[in-house]
Amino acid sequence: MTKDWTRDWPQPDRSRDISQPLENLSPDESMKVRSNQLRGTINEGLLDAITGMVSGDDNPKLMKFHGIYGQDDRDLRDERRRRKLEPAYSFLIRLRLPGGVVTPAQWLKLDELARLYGSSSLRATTRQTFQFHWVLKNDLKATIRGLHEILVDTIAACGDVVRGVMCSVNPALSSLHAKVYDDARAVSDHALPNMRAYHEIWWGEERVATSEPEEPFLGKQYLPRKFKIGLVVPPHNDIDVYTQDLGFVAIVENGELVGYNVTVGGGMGRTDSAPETYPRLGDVLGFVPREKILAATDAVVGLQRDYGDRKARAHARFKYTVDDLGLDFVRAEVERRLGFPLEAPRPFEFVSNGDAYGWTKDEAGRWHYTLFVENGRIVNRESLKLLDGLRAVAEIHEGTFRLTPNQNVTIADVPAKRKAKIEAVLKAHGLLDRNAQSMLRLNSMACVALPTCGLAMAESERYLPTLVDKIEKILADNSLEAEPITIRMTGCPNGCARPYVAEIAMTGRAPGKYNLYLGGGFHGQRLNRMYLENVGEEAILDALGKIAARYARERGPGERFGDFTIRAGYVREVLSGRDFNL
Ligand code: SRM
Ligand code: SF4
Repeated sequence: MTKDWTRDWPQPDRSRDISQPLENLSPDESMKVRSNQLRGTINEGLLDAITGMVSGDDNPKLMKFHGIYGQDDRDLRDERRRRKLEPAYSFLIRLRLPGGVVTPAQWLKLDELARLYGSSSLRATTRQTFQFHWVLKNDLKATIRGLHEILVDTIAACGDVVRGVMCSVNPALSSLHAKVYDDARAVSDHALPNMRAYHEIWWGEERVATSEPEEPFLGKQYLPRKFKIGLVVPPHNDIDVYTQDLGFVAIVENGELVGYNVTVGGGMGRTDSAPETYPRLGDVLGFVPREKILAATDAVVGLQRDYGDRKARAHARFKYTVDDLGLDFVRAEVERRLGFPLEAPRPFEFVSNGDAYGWTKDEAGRWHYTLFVENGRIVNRESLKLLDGLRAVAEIHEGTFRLTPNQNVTIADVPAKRKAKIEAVLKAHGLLDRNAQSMLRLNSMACVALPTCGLAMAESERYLPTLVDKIEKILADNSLEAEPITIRMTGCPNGCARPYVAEIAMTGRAPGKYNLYLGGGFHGQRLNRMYLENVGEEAILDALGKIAARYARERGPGERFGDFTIRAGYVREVLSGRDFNL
């Protein structure tokens, strides 16, 4: 007899759902509803010549759904305040690039747009896309139309929707990568909200008036909060699948991609002053065959749409929905929506969450070169003209570029006969020795933070490189320079560089002050725990110096730094997100 999957399970607790009167919900819920399906008065705000920001109270928030954030240069904030000037406003534009794949022609256009409108900076993010920073209001439309010319948009790169979909970069297994990448694109296209507002405002298309929700699956209130999806190909957990709201772990049997293990409820963001907020690692829910990946996406995203907390935004991420409802209920509800039971998870193994640098050859004989890009910033500096160098590669490259989940760039799909030419260009621009870094630096990541991020409490991208110089010395003094230790820094506890899974992490508290975390799992399988609170560089280096000396002396064969800090008693193992702040 076929089981009726709708019958035995508790009825949904709809106490927080969107059918409630809007006045009971968070202000952002009413904002979405009154936004006229994300149009607001953005067009009018763009025309307002009085300010460099887009005027209209709701507009800066609404523009996030369009992939655009209003910011101001925080290095100039105090001085401009003293001079009674408005802040030095500019905009961040985040591209939608599922799986981080860019053609050489697209690269050349992105380079051109960055030079024209984005202060000659391209910023590779921790989710495999590019951001332009410092774009002025009057250049927004030109930038977005320039992207449109190369068939790139910024829809849903931010906002309460499914964000950029991540996908493993695994050149050594390229045919498999290609299949998983196809699935990542399919998930991204499928989950992309219908958004006429974007077409009208940025591309100048004609308004088609309708009172019906343009986005039938999400309705006019969209999701309660951002929602992140990633697909990973073991054994490299480069996308940190356990930090995704919804993750798909590729299962390969007899050389075939048969389907995915589904993970739910990962997330990093927390607030220091709110112990009820915590990072959480996703749980493996079950297995779905490959052809069910879109149905599984709908089931999980639909569950968050219906059950996610729309009253308290700080509690609105899917990880809290999963903890509140319990995994058994979530599984049952996903199965009910799918109309069939999930299979038991299939075995898989991860070995690292970093990138494989340098040249690798795939099964079809093509070559791929992964280049270290410190903290994702592609600019021309006195010491290194990275923007120029990669432009020169794009001019002769016939394959693709892939942005990695660790802020690096892979020059991919190079035919054997072109390899020497690419290498010569890299050499001519001083890029060939970029990968000759310590293992610590190669495994480091920092979020943007100052001066553009409005939420930063301390430096990150601009500071981690010099801190790594000092930690490298400590490691060298202890003959540990060959140890691949993951180190991540963020300018605030929101966790944009996924710090809470790093072996060493620092999150900003105040200028020059950080929380120091230890004990994350080397392949992203375990959260770390706070070791020191609100300390400066001296205390961080002192602590790491002592721990490194003991690690060098006492570590077991193959024992990772993060594992050692737990075994040696520096921090207690974190068993679940709820345990993180205890
Ligand atoms: Fe993030 C907000 C930058 C990946 C968690 N993030 C921001 C904003 C937009 C600040 C803001 O809201 O005003 C930052 C813009 C800074 C700037 O000037 O560029 C920002 N986040 C970034 C990027 C660019 C960091 C980087 O150095 O690469 C990453 C862009 C990814 C992308 O391409 O889409 C970025 N952010 C992440 C990640 C990592 C990930 O997704 O793999 C996380 C942790 C995972 C998660 O979501 O739980 C992350 N960002 C946040 C949060 C905390 C969310 C929460 O649940 O509490 C915020 C704040 C918020 O949403 O309220 C935030
Ligand atoms: Fe900004 Fe904080 Fe994200 Fe860093 S972690 S980019 S400081 S929001």
